[in-house]
Amino acid sequence: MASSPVTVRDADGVRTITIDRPERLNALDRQTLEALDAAFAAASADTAVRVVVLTGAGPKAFVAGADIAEMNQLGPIEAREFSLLGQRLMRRIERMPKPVIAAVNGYALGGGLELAMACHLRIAADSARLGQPEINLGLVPGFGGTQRLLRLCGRAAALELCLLGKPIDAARALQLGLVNRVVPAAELESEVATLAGSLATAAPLALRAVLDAVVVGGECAIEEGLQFETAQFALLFATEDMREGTSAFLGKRTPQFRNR
Ligand code: CO8
Repeated sequence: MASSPVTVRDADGVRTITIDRPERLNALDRQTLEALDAAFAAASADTAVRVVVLTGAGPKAFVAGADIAEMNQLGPIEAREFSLLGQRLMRRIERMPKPVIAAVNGYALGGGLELAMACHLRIAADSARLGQPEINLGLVPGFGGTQRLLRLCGRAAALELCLLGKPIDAARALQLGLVNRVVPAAELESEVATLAGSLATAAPLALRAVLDAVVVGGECAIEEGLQFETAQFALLFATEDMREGTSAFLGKRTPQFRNR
């Protein structure tokens, strides 16, 4: 049986999902998209998992895009299915009830940048290069890239990246707000582990409320978004963790959140 293109590792509430096709620079073929979808569904359902880290195997790439060799063989009906499969995965990640961090360890191109943009936080190695080069293949982004790039970085940056198809370096990506932080490549793993570790001890229901309010609320008109935020805020007063957090502050001690 062929080995899975995705590996999974757990440590202290942090699940690391690694795309493991380094010989193809972790390009996304159908099998990889399906394996990722299953891995994120499992991480969503597992209450022991508090945070997910997504990264690519090998020193060169996070993900160098959709698999061009596979796409080359697709007709329009299969391409539609392929696009929908990718979009479903990206949406699943974006709507995850726990934080998802992309550790961008190298090239994040095409479908790879689309995948990173579906994550909630992006930490990039200083060696990373990011872009939407589909135009060079006579294509456009097909896994939601035009929409997420527009919403994350605005129209000027979205048009620049998608029209020119030229990858940018990590420093420019930081300038555009495309990544949250840039760290030396050798420190990426430890920096992401520290960040994931701090999220893994935060109050899970409050983290979920933030994700719902920002991701879902951000897709609504402001009045609806504000109402949504108020509903999330009020609901947290029914949780033990909110009592624990406020009591710990008043008692000058570290809170112990229990996901209740
Ligand atoms: N797909 C398939 N194979 C790939 C891909 C890819 N995206 N990227 C790299 N590879 C393969 C190479 O073909 C090569 O294979 P081989 O050893 O057999 O020749 C191997 O990985 C190593 O790559 P390179 O030798 O090219 O490595 P370099 O360091 O010279 O270059 C680059 C690295 C610059 C990243 C280069 O590989 C490259 O330009 N890759 C393609 C980048 C790209 O165009 N990505 C966008 C793809 S399109 C896309 O993502 C659309 C998403 C939406 C789809 C919607 C469907 C309907």
